[in-house]
Amino acid sequence: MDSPAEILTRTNAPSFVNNPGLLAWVAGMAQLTKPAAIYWCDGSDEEYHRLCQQLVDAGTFLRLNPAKRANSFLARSDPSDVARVEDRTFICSTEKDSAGPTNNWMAPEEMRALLQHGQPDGSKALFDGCMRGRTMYVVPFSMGPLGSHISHIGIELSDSPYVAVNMKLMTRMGKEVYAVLGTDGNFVPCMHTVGAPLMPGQADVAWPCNKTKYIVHYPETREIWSYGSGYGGNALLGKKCFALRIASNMGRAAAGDSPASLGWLAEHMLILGVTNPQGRKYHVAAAFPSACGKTNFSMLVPPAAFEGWKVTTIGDDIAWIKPHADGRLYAINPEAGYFGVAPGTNMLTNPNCMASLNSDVIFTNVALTDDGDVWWEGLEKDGDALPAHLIDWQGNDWTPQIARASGVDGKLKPAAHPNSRFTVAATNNPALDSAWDDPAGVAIDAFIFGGRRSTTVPLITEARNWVEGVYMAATMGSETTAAAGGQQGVVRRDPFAMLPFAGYNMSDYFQHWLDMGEKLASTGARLPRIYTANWFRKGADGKFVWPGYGENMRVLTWMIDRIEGKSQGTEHVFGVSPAYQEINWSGLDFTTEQFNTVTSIDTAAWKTELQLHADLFKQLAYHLPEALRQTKERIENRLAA
Ligand code: SAT
Ligand code: MN
Repeated sequence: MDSPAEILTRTNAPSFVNNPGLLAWVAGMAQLTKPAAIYWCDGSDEEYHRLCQQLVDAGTFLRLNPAKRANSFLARSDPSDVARVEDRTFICSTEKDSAGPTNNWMAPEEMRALLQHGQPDGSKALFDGCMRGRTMYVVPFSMGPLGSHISHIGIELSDSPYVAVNMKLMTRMGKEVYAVLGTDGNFVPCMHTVGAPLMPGQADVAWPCNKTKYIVHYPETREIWSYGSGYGGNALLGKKCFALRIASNMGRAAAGDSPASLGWLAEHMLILGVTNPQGRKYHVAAAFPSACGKTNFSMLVPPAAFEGWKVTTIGDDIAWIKPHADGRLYAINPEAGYFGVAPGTNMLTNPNCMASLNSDVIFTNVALTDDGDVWWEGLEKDGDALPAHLIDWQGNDWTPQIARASGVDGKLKPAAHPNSRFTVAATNNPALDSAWDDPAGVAIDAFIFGGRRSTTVPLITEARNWVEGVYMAATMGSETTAAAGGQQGVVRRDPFAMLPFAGYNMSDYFQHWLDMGEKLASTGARLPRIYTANWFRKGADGKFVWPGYGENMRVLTWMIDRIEGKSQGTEHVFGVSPAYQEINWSGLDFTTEQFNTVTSIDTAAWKTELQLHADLFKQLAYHLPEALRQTKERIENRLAA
């Protein structure tokens, strides 16, 4: 076997890498995974174009028609590797209770034996030789603006060039990171392999991956090890693994046990700015589960009746939120790009997103048109004919006839995978907020928590106070989507839309939120308001009643009216919701009956809902904050009254 020193020589690290800890780590990982070569990414545009062309030559990428979509590509994944794998995602803390009942857990030494060190019975570790025949890409990235005090650096080692080019769009990636890291700076080591070593002479496939998958986090040593998948959050380790699971640990650890320190929050939230015609600006951070419209909401175009109003995007998926000396909570988007769901995106639902996708995009698992462009379900306008012919996400011919014959439940077989995605740099977004890259972040005026619920949960509710807001967020339910493997459309509790992303015990996470509120309030600070939203209520005909998308502006402006003290609202068992006449209906036909359908509170349904909260609390019993139990009791009493 090569010694680390020999490997290091072979790695030929460029002169811009001058961190001995990093060099030793890369050498050690190369010794373990045994790649054929090591490539140090510099993050340049030239490198991006070169790697994209390499992916075209390898058959992973198909270059789209440049006349239709310049410098854009389509990748088709292996049909078994299409979404995050929550049942294969692990938090390996020393104590099982630190991971809590909502995370998969394995003891660190047991997991390290499996992945890294090999088993006592002599069986080989999964990472041992996992990169044979492949190049290991060294991908340096910053989550948050380069060099900012709130940013954190990660280095991803991956044998997937697809990952390297996606990381270029999704993060601040490149050699500048090494300058910030210096000779003794810290970074989060992110190990990634598709788990498909190539034997000499063995031909590669377009999307290498492994049936066995492990997405592993060691919160105490702040390491990520990902095996077997090349898709999205499983493989682009800056996103869910780092910016949520590891960062949530960092934010809480920063609070420590000192009453004076507040720590910070890493949240599954979009961040938007909304400016009224007088130029007054508010900032909203909103948490929704994956594939529930965060990208659409963050790029919202107000309806014509809202002349002079403007919505701008700071982020579409993740927020790092820190208290500031002025007592307010400031949010930054640690990412630099969007990895958004393609199906359903069109000129009506999200025109800013459509404009973002005109050039320089990587599409994954969408369909291909005969003229070399992309297509997905819901791209067409209502009444448009379906394309006569496509190549579907698996590379097969697709026609409406074929789709009808092979569909299930009378539905057409989709041409694009329901979790097909686009990767695009934030700078492509015409609605990008001027402060999106500001290391100071933006001061948050309101939080929204929302789920996908066809019944029970009203359109919008303002919590009466921070604790009740935390309660509503903690007990939120949502119907599952295609963003993760497993059954779709079933309601599950998804506290704070963080069920798959909280890197430590969910009860302690709730406590961190409660502590943050209490400590801030004790300094006399004005806390952001907390709202719960549900755009997805259905009528008797099974159709969505609320029009959603741009029309959500009507809800947003009601929230601002509340903040400005202009709307009284109507109080009910768990908060304050708008009266019909408090919403600006100009330009929209929405009857009081329809309004009642999306806002009504059915006592029987809420009694059942509270039972589900009780089940969740039973599951989370260890460390569950007493304040939440008491809040539940108060709501129950109000319901019974
Ligand atoms: O695949 S990702 O985790 O990046 C997308 C999502 O589930 O939000
Ligand atoms: Mn997400």
